Amino acid sequence: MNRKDFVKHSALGLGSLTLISSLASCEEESDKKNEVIEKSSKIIEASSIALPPKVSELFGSRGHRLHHSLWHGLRDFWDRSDKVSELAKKEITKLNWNPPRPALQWQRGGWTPLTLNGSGIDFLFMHREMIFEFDNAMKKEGEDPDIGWILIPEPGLYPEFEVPPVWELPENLKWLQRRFASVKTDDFYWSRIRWWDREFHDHSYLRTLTLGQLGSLMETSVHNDMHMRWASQPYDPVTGEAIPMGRDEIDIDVKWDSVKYDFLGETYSSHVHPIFWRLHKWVDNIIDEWYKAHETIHKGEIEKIEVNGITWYKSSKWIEVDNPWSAPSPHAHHDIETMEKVSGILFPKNEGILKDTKRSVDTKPMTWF
Ligand SMILES: [Cu+2]
Repeated sequence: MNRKDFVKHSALGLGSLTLISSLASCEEESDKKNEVIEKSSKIIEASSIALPPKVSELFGSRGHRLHHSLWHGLRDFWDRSDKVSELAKKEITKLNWNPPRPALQWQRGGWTPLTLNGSGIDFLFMHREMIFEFDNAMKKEGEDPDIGWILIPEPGLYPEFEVPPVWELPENLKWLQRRFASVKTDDFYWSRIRWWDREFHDHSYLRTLTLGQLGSLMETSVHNDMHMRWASQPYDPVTGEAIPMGRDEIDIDVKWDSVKYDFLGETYSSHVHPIFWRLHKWVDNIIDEWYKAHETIHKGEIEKIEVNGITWYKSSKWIEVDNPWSAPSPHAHHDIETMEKVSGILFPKNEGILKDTKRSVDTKPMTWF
């Protein structure tokens, strides 16, 4: 069973499970239900990359989902007056969730990374914190947490990392469909991904970069593209219906908290997917590589420190900021009520109050690449 079939079957299987359970009134249907349950559990067992259920449940919890989606959404949208009004910013600041460093700026007709403001440090640090929690959770389950990709897997070599097929996007996103299809090809791997893999391990390059530049450049290139390359068609976790764009960002109904909703293409769900940890550990390992690259040429210029129990780096000419942002406080990701409020302001259901312009279905969702 390859990855593609696994995802397809588990998503469909669960959709049908729900449907079947509400219908199962006769024996025939009950048999069918057992068959589906049996089939799903065999598929899950057969998947060599699935996470232990406890680990999926932890990261599929509402607190983790809200935290991850808000953290990304706030720093991506903060400088977009078409998305977040001044009033919304004020409301979010009152709740202490204002991001200190936005990640993107509008430039030359597109959204480009802010590589000089240290936002890349936030990207690397916040995910290192997540990895720290992931490692502990894996160890608690008696599993080896060291599952990161050493080299981004090349096409055809690992059945478990086969690239899932592209699916049909809505009519108004046909232009994005072409980019999406391209990212999933073998050609894209050989002409671009392998090159990134080499570049981000090349010490002569790494030693020219500050930590903020490194984080920002990786986030908006290889990292984003890996998310979409390995993304599978998302399904509604309750109805089993195919949803081409995944969850609507304004919808934080509890149904999306099901571990079955693990779409790699959006931040409410990506970290529930087993590939997320493989690709983020690849990114995280490059931080150590960057440190080594600097150490060999200008020894002692970068000092290691601890920030919230995480091995980190003291600010210097190579490290823009020493207060990496991952949340308003170490416990903020347990405060579901506040996060729900922030989410409601950032992605309001009723346009016009907090936003300057109407939500447009033509707008490319920010979480796609
Ligand atoms: Cu993330």
